[in-house]
Amino acid sequence: MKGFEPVRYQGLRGFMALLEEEGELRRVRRHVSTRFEIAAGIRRMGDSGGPALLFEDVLEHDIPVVGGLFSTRRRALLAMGAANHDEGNARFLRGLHDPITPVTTTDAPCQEVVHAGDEVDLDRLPLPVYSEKDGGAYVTVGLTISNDPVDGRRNASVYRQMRVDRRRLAVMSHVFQGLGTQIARAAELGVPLDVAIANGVHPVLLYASQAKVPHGVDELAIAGGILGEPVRTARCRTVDLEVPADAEIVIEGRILPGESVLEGPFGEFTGYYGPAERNPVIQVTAITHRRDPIFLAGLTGVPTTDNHVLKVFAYESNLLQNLRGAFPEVTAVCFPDWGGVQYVAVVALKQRYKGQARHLILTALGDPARIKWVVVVDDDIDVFDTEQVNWAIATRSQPAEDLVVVPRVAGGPLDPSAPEKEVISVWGLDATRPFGSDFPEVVRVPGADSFEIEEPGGGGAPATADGAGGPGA
Ligand SMILES: Cc1cc2nc3c(=O)[nH]c(=O)nc-3n(C[C@H](O)[C@H](O)[C@H](O)COP(=O)(O)O)c2cc1C
Ligand SMILES: [Mn+2]
Repeated sequence: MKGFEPVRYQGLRGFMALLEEEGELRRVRRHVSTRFEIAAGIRRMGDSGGPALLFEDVLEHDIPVVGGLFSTRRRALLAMGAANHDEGNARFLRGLHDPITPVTTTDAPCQEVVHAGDEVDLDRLPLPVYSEKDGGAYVTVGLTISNDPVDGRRNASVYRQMRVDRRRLAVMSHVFQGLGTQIARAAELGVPLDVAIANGVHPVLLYASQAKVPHGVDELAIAGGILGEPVRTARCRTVDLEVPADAEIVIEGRILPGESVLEGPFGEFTGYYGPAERNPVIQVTAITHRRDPIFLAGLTGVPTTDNHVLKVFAYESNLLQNLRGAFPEVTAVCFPDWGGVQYVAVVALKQRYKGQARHLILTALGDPARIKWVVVVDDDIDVFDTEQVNWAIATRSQPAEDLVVVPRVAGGPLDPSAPEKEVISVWGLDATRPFGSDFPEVVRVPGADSFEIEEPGGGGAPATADGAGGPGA
């Protein structure tokens, strides 16, 4: 099996330092408000190809906020320590196949400061309000940890929490998710469910948390497998759980059976608002943090946001693995950002026999990922390049022959166009050249790949204005 270089940075801070070195993180020194302004900064940078932002001075708060750390695929590769998506996926699959159990430590930076009982005050945390119609201020990238009330097994994934008051949060977990299942089981048994929300964890833990694994599989062990070393955990102070010791901030609390409150609306990954609904309440029992914590914000909304990019390795490596069993000729898979990293998959195939692409479409449409539209292209197309994919669709497909439509299939959550909740129609498009028949050759300009403006080693003046030196230089 292929060996890996270790991920070359330590935790959230190490990742921030790496991004800063790469020109992918900038500091905002003026005052910003938690109400829309932090989200506006992340949105604006995301839309214009700008950097992640560290808001050093948040109005009415002592704690700085960092956001947009995950909003591009380049940053995703940096986070995984991977040179390309192939390597990122291979690393992710190693985490799934060779998980490493976390180890407990008593040396926990996330507990340098402890506020328990009467000292709990969520308003000391700079929780942002993101989108215009959101129901409140949110924790959006908290690694939410809980143990199953029946079998005791840990779940660690990301579910949003809305501030209700100084001591309470509302949490949204779809019923089929790990946390949703545990909440239902605890309610049935009539027992409280302990939860801990770890904010500002090592980025690999967040990527690992998006793995589609059966209930009972510990996402922290998957993260360990990706990192090639165990995640260090610490015992919580007021609940019976362990959390990543290197987190910036941890919110400990308890969900009481049957208690609910109105949560939402919330600007969702679909690009549309999800409705306000009654959701479970977390009674906060403690807030612990580093001496100088940083709060991690993350945007969700119209693609592309942190929310979307955090899912790419989990979804793409999983589909690759599922398809390659039957179709070893699959060379690459992409869940494009514009499909919300959920509804659309593009698959590259080195065709070997007639009808293979259509067979692949049927297999992909039946995948548990609940893909709505699958496009199959030849292996000369870069699945990550929207323009190339669209060119293939435009020039290599004939709708009368290459389109497969299946009505009334269980669909991904929150599809705003679903005629019935989570029941949708799905489609596949074979945009490969017809196998075994003549097809015109792709036009190519010799030397275009290696052409350079400057002579190699020529030392002449740069031919562009970029090298002209900034103001005052
Ligand atoms: C930034 C972000 C926010 C998310 N928010 C939610 C959420 O509020 N509710 C939810 O059910 N899933 C949410 N998800 C998706 C879950 O984290 C994801 O489906 C995960 O795989 C679920 O793991 P589980 O199978 O252990 O429940 C979010 C994902 C990301 C990246
Ligand atoms: Mn899980």
